[in-house]
Amino acid sequence: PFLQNVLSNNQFLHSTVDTQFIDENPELFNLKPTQNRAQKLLHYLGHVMVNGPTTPIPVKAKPSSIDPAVPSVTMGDPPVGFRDVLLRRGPEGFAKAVRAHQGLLLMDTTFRDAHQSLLATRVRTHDLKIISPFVSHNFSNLFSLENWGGATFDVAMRFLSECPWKRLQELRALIPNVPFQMLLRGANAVGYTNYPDNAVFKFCEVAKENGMDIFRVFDSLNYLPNMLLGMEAAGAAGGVVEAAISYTGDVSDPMRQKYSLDYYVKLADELVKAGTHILSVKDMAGLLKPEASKLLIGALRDRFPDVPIHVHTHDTAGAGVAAMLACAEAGADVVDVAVDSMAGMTSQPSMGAMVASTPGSPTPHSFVFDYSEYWEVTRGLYAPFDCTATMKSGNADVYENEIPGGQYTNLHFQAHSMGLGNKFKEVKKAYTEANKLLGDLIKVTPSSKIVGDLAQFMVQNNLTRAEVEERADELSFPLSVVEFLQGYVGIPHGGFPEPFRSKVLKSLPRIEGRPGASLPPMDFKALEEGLRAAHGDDITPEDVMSAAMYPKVFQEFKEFTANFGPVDCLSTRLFLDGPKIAEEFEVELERGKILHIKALALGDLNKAGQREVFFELNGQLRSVLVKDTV
Ligand code: 3PY
Ligand code: ZN
Repeated sequence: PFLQNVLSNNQFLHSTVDTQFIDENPELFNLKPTQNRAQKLLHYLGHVMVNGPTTPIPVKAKPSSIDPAVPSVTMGDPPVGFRDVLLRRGPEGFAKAVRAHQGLLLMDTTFRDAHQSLLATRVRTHDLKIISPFVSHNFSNLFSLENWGGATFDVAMRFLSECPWKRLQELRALIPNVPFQMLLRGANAVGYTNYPDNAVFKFCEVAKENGMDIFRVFDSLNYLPNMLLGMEAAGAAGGVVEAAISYTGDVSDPMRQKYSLDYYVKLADELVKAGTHILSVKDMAGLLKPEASKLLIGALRDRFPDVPIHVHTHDTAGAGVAAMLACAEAGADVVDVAVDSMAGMTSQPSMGAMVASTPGSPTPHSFVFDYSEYWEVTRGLYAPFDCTATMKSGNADVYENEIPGGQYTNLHFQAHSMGLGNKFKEVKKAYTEANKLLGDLIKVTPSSKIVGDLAQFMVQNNLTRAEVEERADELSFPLSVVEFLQGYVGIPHGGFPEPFRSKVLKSLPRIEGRPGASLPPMDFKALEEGLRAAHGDDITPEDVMSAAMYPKVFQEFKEFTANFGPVDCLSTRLFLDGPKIAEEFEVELERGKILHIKALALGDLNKAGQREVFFELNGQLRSVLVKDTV
C-alpha cells in the first residue's frame, strides 16, 4: 500500500511489469502528492547516498562525526522573562521596563546573525530546537533572542528545504518566555527589493501571529520613507518597533563629514518622533570603535533619556567587546552578542566575554560555557559551510572598506573558491572604490550587494574608479547598479552621484520618492488561488507570504518536499551526508511519530543508470530507485 504511484512503485520502476499490470493497478497513475512521508524521506536519503547532498556545498569538508551533548534542563516551566512583561504591558510598557532595568541587557544573535555571518546562514531548525529548552530555562534574562529574518527566511527554503514559518512556530513553542527578535529590511521585508506596501504589512502581521515580538527595522540607505513604512507595518501588527540607524563611517574622525554625529542624531530624532519603541544602532560592518561608541551613544542617551537604546555590531576588526563595553558605559540598555563558539570574526562579540566584563551580570558563566560547548560541537556539523575553511582571523581593514560582516565572509569565500585567494585585497580595494563611485553609501542589504556587484564588475573588467567615471556612458553596468541609480532602492543621503548617474542612465526613467509607493497592491486572494491550484489545498496563510516574498524559491521548495518529504526532521549529518551502510537511526516526524530506519545496502548501477538503495523501515524491507547522476 505504500507504493502509491508510478513514481514510487518499485515493480514499475524495475520495468518488470507489462501493460496488464498497469490496467490492473489504475491507482498507480493517481499522481496527487501522497502523504507517505516515510517513503519520501527514504527517497531523499537514497538520493544523498547515491549522489551527495542536494544543497550546494561550498567547502570540501564533511560534517563532523561528533554529536553535540545537549546540556540538561530542569523539569517544569522555564522562569518568567521579558516576554511576560511584553505580553502583560504591551510594546510601550515593555520599552519602559527595559529602560528602567538596572544593568546591561543582552540580545543573543546565535540563532540568526551569528550563523548568517559565519556559516552562510545554514543552521537548521533541527539544531536550534535541540538547544531551545536550555535557552528558555537558563537565558530567561535575555532582552531577546534574534532567531528570524534577514537572510534566514530565504535560505531556509532555498538551501535547507525547510519552512521558515515552521521554524518560528516550533521555537516559539519551546521558548515561551524570551522575546523573539527579527531583522526586517524595511520596505524590502525579508527580500532584496521593495515590495508593495500591503505585502510588508501582511508579512509583519503573519510574523506576529506566529510568535514574533520585536521587529528591528532598517533601510539600507537610511532612507526615512522606507524606514517609516517598515515601522508602521511592524507597529500595526502589534510588534515592538525597533527602528535601526545603520552606521557607517567614523563619528570619532573629524575628517569623515558625510556621516557625522549630527547626521545620526537628526535621523534618530525622526525615528523617535515617529514613535519607535526602541532606538537601535545597527553597526553591520563593525565600524564602531570604542571612542565613536562613547560619542554616538552618549549623544543619543542625552537627547532621548526615556528611549531604550540597543546596539548591534560585528567583531570583524576584533574591537567588538571593547566597543560594546563603551556603549554600555555611555548608556546603552542592550547590546548584541553571540555565544562564544559562534562569536568573533565577522559575527557578534562574545557573550562569555561580555558577561565576564559586566559587573553584576545576571547570567551565570557556567550556562554560557555549556551553551558554547553545544554550539562548538554543532558548528562542526556545518563544516561544509564554515568560513574558517578559508578565513583565519578578523581584519581591521574593515575600517577602510566598510564591508558588512556577512558580505565580508561571502566575498572572502568567493575570492578563494575562484582561485583568487591571494587577490582578496584587490576585491576589498575595488569595494572601497566602488563605494566612492556611488557617492559613499550606507552599505547593508541590499545596498551592500550593489556596491559588491560594481566592485566585481571593476575587478573583472580591470577598471579603475577614474576609468569607470570617464567611460560611464558606454559601459554596461550590472543591473543592480543601474536600478539603484534609477531610484529603485530609495534615495541615498546626499543624493545620487553626478555626473555619474546621468551618464549611466541617459534617458532611462527615474523613480521619484519612495519606490514602493508606486507599486500596485499585491492580490493575496489571487496568489492563494494560484498556489492551491499548483500545490493542493493545504496552502496556509504562511505559505502565501512565503510565495509573496519569494515566488520561485517557494515553488521549488514545495516541489522538493512533494518529492523528498519533510527533510527538516532529519539530523544535520543525515541531511548533508546520508547514513552509512548498516547505520541505524530514528527520525521523529512529529511528536511521538518516530521512524526507525536502517540503511542496508546500495545496489549496482542498472542499465537505466539507477541504483536501488535498500533500507529497513520500522522492521520492514523497503527500497528506492535513484538515478545516479555523479
Ligand atoms: C541582513 O539584512 O540580512 C543583515 O544581516 C543586514 O545586516
Ligand atoms: Zn548584523
